[in-house]
Amino acid sequence: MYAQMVDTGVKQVKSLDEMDAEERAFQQKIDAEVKIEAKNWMPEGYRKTLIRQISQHAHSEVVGMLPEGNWVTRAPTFKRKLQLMAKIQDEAGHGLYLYSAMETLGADRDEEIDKLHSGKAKYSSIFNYPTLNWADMGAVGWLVDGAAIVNQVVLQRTSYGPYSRAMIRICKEESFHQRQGYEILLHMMQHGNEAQKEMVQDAINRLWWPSLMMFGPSDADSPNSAQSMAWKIKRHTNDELRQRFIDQTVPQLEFLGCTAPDPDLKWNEERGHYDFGVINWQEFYDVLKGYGPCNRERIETRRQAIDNGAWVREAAVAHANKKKQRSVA
Ligand code: FAQ
Repeated sequence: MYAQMVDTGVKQVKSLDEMDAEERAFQQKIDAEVKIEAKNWMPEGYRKTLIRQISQHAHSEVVGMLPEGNWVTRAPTFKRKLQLMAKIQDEAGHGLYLYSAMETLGADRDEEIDKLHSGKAKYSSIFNYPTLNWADMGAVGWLVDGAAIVNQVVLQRTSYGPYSRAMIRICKEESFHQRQGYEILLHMMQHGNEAQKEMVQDAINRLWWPSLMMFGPSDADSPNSAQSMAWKIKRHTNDELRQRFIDQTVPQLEFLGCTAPDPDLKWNEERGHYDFGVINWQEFYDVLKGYGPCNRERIETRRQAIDNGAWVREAAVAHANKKKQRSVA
């Protein structure tokens, strides 16, 4: 299997007996649902896991602006354009909260952003797919923000205080994004012509599977889940959240009058969940390695944005220095 060529070795979780006194006290705090704050002692692995996850999350929000940014100049009406711009600005704000939460762990924002630009840091696979028609703006809001919310609602209860508090605000905004996306699609299905309805189905066909991949590899191939669950950084596994997303999304899909590109998708009365087909994990790992349809374009756009904005940052620093000198004088 391709997936086994990638390092999927599940990391070992220490039992309470194997921990030293500090680690044991920390784990007992976690087990008692006490939030960990920036100044508290924490195992180095906990800090590193959080920096990894929060920085990837922040990068996803920032790179996630690009597929929608492509459509600002082509939104069909003035109101749709305003909505889209507001949504994209929200995503920028989410990135900023998350980078700030990450900094409370001692990580350096510029260094982490450099890792993104040099291809060392990951961001959500979904943003390496193109947005080809206006219905994609609806599908991104409905499916991509929808998947992000399922994941993030549970992160509101993550064990690290600053991350959990950032999630509360972010979730409120993501819920609005999900609804605006669904409303775009519903409008096209209920008031559109045949070509517009086909655009909706086409967008769903292309974004359905990549949205399911957002939850990460299957539990058996997820190296970080066991330890992250023990530390209550993650409160549910990748497969549990993926199933939750499918169960809540299929009725909305049916209400739209559309179908999923999955012949195996059907309600299983016995399990009380939808069954679904096999995810193409080879495609997922290819995208993670940089071979998705838009990986290069996304990173190049981010690099250019940093270069183009250099003069603004320099001017801001010069202004701050001047102000400081004046106040000293
Ligand atoms: N894409 O062991 P696991 C949004 C990596 S926000 C890329 O299961 P973990 C808002 C993973 O990092 C979307 N890489 O890892 C928006 C790990 O790599 P590493 C982002 C992925 O961390 C909407 C390796 O695979 N949300 O969309 C992906 O325990 C619309 C092994 O995986 C978050 O980041 C993937 N899909 O679980 C913006 C939420 N999946 O570092 C604009 C917070 C896995 O070991 C428009 N993150 N990988 O080399 C999480 O909940 C977790 O990090 C998971 C992965 C669940 C994503």
